[in-house]
Amino acid sequence: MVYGGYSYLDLDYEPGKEDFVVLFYISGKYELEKLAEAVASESSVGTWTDIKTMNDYVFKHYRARVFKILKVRENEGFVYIAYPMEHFDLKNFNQFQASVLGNIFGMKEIESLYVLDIKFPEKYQKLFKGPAVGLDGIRKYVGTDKSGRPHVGTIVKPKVGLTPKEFAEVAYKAWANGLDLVKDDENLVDQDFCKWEERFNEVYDAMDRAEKETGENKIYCVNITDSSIERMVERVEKVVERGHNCVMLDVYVLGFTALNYMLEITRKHKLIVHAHRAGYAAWHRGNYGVNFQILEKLYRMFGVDQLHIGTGVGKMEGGALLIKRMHELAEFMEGEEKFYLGSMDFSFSEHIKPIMPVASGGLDPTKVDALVVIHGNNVTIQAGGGVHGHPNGTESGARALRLAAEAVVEGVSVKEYAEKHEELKKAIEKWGYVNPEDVKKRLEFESYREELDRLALSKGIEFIKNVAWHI
Ligand code: RUB
Repeated sequence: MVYGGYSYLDLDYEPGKEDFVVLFYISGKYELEKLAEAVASESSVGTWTDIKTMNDYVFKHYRARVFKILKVRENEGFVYIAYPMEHFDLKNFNQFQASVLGNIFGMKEIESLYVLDIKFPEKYQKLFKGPAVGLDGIRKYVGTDKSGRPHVGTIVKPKVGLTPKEFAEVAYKAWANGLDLVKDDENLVDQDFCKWEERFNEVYDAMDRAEKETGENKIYCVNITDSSIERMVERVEKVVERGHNCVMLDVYVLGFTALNYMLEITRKHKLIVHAHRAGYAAWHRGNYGVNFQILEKLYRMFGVDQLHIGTGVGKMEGGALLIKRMHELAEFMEGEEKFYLGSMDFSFSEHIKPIMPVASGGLDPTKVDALVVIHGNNVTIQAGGGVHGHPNGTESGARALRLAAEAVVEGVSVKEYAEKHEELKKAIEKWGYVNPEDVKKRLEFESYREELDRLALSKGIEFIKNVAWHI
């Protein structure tokens, strides 16, 4: 097969330690081999026709190689492509993005193109610094390194609209009643009704008070995301001046250049960077796009400290199996291939520390037992509606969420704990109870790997996205 005068198929090729391996799902107007070559060509050295300027050296050293094809139909299936390290400007991730995640999405002959996973070579990972604080650092700061209880937090609601004083009052109630963390929502930064600096100062005073009263260290994820780097840097300086140690960034909307710049600054101050992923789903859902797990690997390599990864039981997309995979990518150094989820094995370079996974979106205390089945105890459980929507208000909602986390470390179910704790009882009356046994059953599907792989191969991405990701 030939595309634009050259063949990019190399089915005997075995990727080396220095290759980037990318797993695509492709469908289109021609046989899959041709489509795969089109993708390999356009994302590396080629174009639609043969060119007089191509030479053997360029083709040999810089081209991408299609080394494995798993057909689902004649014109559709899984394609593995290896890219040589020499192809890339290694200090510059935008160049990688423009190559591997660039023009190919717009090619006429392609009808769907989804990037399921990417393996980043160890040597490449060494060029990144990874998190400054990471999972262990956050636990040490909060003082849960010994108990290992899940962290609990809230997003102040309504998302936007409260004045700085009103906001700080809600935050105070949440911290004083047991929560470790309070955060701004993704869409609150510096609106007229809640100016950033005023809010930060009010909330910081509230945090001081709550810390004194409870004797616990608290975290405020103050959203500093801005289209002006200058403003973001000023905010970091203010956070540092007040002796605070955390900022929040909407990492997807910020893009990698601004994120990288900000992480260089936050790293100097050893700040915890809380990464909200608002917007990622525009890339991750549908027939064209990039799987969130690729962003997750990159955010960890770039160096955020805690990252929203989904819940498996809440309001945002993703079932138990998928979110367990996302959790593994945050907490572990290595993990296995899960083809039925569209994932390859992964392995982080030693210096890329684990990050704190954040489960958030549609949660409340009655889902904590189920969440722990998916995530284990190393997780920050955040509830907005599930705290401020408690029948007795924020204070009781915060107490109920903290009690649920305490129940986990005591090895008692939230349902049982509720018999002795009124706040939990009320929460269950309002929201019911998500039975962890149901989640365990969903995770048991993992033991049917061969069958799941077979289904992924015969039904293609439809099975992965519409079934496996929702189990
Ligand atoms: C939480 C909320 C967050 C989601 C985003 O509010 O809306 O922005 O966490 O989703 P609530 P994700 O607790 O009231 O649902 O964390 O998956 O990116």
